[in-house]
Amino acid sequence: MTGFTGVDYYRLDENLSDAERGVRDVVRSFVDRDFLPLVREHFHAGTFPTELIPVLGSLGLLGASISGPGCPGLGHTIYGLICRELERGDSGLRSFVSVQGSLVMWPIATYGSQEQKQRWLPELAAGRKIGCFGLTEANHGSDPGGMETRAEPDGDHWVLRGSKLWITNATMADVAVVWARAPEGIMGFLVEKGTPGFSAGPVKGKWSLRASDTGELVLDEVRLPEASRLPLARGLRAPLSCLNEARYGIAWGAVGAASDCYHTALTYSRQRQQFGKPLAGFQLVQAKLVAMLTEITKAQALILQLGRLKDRGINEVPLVSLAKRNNVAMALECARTARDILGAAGVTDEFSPGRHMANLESVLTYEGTHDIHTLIVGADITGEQAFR
Ligand code: TGC
Ligand code: FAD
Repeated sequence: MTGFTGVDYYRLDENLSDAERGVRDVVRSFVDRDFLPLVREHFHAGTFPTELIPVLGSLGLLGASISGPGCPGLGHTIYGLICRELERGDSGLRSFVSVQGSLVMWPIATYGSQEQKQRWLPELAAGRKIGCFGLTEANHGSDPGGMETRAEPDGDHWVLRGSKLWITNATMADVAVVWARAPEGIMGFLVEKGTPGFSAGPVKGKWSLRASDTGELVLDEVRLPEASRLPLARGLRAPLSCLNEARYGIAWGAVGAASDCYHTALTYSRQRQQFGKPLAGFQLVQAKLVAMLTEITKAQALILQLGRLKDRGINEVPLVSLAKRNNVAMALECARTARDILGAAGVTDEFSPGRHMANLESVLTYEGTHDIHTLIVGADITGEQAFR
């Protein structure tokens, strides 16, 4: 459905600076002009449009909020707006940018050596190299602290053994940020494509996030020099801190997917006639549209305030969890409602809500499931941990 000009009922974008509005418009045009014409083909093929990666880099959309060699160093609200506009196109497109920026560039910028930053950050920011983040394992999703992948010291080297599953960008990546348990605790390593014993393969049969590369990483006696270890990363806190960045971007992104669903349902309901008048003229349809718009508007206000707090250096884990939890569930509900308003047409790929709906099932699960974020906020407000 073309003609998207934004969903902003409460004029919240008036709170944006000229620079922020400028970035919003650039990304919106990129999605309309370069991405949307490709998405159906890639969703069917189960592939990511790799030809767009250098374009994402040239537009400054990779690691937008990160400061470091070759990095854009823009604000957190700008990064959020980028995620929002990209996910209007597809959650897979925002996923690529989340992983490259928040889960690969951010840990290198935060926990890496000067050599690692100089070597990787400019290449990743430009989209000349691709990264992935390996935390989840087949037996450890919500509880990454139980990971079985091991890093054993061997002189001035490390030997990694284990595997990671459900890894975005896995088969495309030039470098993987891999988390493993060493005798001193959990550590992070940069594992390059082509390292002996290291391989990646695709997860097959996905019906969600099809325009995204999801795979497995296998580490079979992978020998790495000490220079491959992220020197400042120690303990489970290190990988979990990366997730805060990505979860923040997802909370923005979900608003983009919901806005596309609302726009599509509103446009369709004004055109489609039943019983001699447009669907939009029936009270029940109006109630559905108003419910969508209300929830989108509340989510927009929430995420804008979170962005402003983050720009002021306030970065509290439960606040990010509340936003990820609320906004993704809201977007999934909007996608289902939009699909319903489209009737049978909603189950075809001619319209986007069905694709968003399938994607958002993954988004509800990754980066901490809806339940895990309930428990993070629950622990914060009650002082009682209910994870175990
Ligand atoms: P727990 O004992 O609570 O914590 C261990 C240490 O970590 C600290 N911590 C955090 N630090 C920074 N940021 C956070 N978000 C943190 N959460 C916890 C904590 O203070 C503690 O520090 P210290 O110094 O005292 O040791 O750990 P736990 O084992 O009880 O687990 C808690 C739980 C369940 C909240 C956590 O493990 C969790 O968040 N689970 C969800 C896992 C998850 O989100 N995985 C995501 C994988 S990556 C992904 O999905 C990418 S999809 C990307 C895409 O395609 O867009
Ligand atoms: P489980 O942890 O087995 O959870 C299953 C169910 O049990 C959920 O409903 C959950 O909420 C519930 N549950 C679990 N624990 C509790 C509890 N204590 N109390 C109450 N309920 C509980 N991981 C990466 O490391 N890197 C990536 O790039 C990445 N990309 C992904 C891409 C896709 C498309 C998908 C689907 C996943 C990706 N993941 C990635 C993995 C993702 O982070 C995990 O799937 C997620 O953390 C949940 O883990 P799980 O699937 O093992 O579910």
